[in-house]
Amino acid sequence: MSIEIPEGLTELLQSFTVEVLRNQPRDLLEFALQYFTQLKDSETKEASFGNEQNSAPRSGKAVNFIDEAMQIDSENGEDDDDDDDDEEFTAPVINRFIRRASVCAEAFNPDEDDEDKEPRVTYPKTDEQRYRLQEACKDILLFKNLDPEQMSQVLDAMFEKFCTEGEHIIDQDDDGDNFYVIESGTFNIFVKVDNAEKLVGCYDNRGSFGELALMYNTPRAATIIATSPGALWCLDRLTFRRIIVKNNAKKRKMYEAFIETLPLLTSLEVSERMKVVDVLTTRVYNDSQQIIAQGDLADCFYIVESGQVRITMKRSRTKTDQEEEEVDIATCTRGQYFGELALVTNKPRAASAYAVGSVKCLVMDVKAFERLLGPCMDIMKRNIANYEEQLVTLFGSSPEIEQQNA
Ligand code: 1OR
Ligand code: 1OR
Repeated sequence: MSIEIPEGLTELLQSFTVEVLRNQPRDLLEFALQYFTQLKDSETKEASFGNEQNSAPRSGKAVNFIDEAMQIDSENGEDDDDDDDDEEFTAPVINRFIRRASVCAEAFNPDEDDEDKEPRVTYPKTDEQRYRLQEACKDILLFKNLDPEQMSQVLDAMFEKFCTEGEHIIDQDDDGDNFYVIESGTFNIFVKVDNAEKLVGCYDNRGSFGELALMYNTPRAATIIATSPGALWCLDRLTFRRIIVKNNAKKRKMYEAFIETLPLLTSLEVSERMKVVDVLTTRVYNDSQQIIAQGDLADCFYIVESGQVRITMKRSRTKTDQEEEEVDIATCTRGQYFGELALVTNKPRAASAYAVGSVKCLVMDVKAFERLLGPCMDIMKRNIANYEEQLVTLFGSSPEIEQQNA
């Protein structure tokens, strides 16, 4: 009895193997999933152009697909992250780096993108896994603006990855495969400066990374290495783009005009201001609700979109008095920011903040703050110097608070 080898199988597997060897993916299964999904997509597209009778081996086509992306790379010469998201979707990866580390020449166009036709990625999870995943994701700002249906699609699509100490989760200049949410573990962030790896920060058992390459179709901007064993939740590139990037395009439209009016951001280029919008989320507070508590550790920064925010500070009633009273020291209204001090000084919150009436704030997490608001630091530092002057006027000198602000 002879076993018949289906037509095309050898070519299909050969081409897949070539791509694996070329790209050296860490997650073979994930790579295979993306590779074959893409192959199928390109076949479906061709069929819709009436080209399906073209009997070029299927396998060769995926390779062409990647080569096409490379060709566009060299034609374009450099990144253009200023592009509207819509344009980013249509252009296959535009990148000045020749080495492509993953199959990410997705050529889908949001106009053609009928969400119901998109294959949904679902990784089944136990109740225990789902609980852990929800806990890990609950403070991820990029997820905050999603509606419940989008959020549940994101959670379905996430899969767990355990890592070992010393493991490179991301290497700078690679293509982006996944977005990562930290469940546990510590990670160092390195950025190449003059060909040397410079440690620029770390993550400690919380937070997320790997969004930039997926949002802007750029090479990875940093290297992330585990400094302990850890657990990560991963979201594949396609789902990230289909849900998060699309949502961001709406957010850009909504906040463009407001962001342009903010004095703090005038030193940023327009494209940088749009990146600020991409990482912002909104939070709403009721009258008297506490937004910041003095003495807490800080992980985000706020811009008032509407309403009033009261800033207060604790001080002892008398020099010997143990009891403290809370004194109003400032008010922030639309367009003003607060919560920068602790991020700039790396100290606990120097004051508390409360909503007066209902308040809506734009919120940015600390890592995005450090990454994006560097050019605005001068303005913030000037204002911080003012706090110190006013501190003396209001309280006389207060070593405790001065120390915090130093
Ligand atoms: P990615 O997809 O580019 C690397 O892959 C990830 O590292 C990146 O997304 C961010 O999520 C994360 N500059 C660039 N990327 C950073 C930075 C960073 N920090 C974390 N990532 N800087 C450090 C700011 C604390 C600026 C360094 C000059
Ligand atoms: P944060 O991260 O320390 C509390 O969290 C925020 O209140 C702080 O950042 C500032 O954004 C904001 N001194 C200290 N923090 C102030 C002050 C302030 N005003 C607003 N914040 N002073 C008031 C100056 C009018 C001087 C102390 C009396």
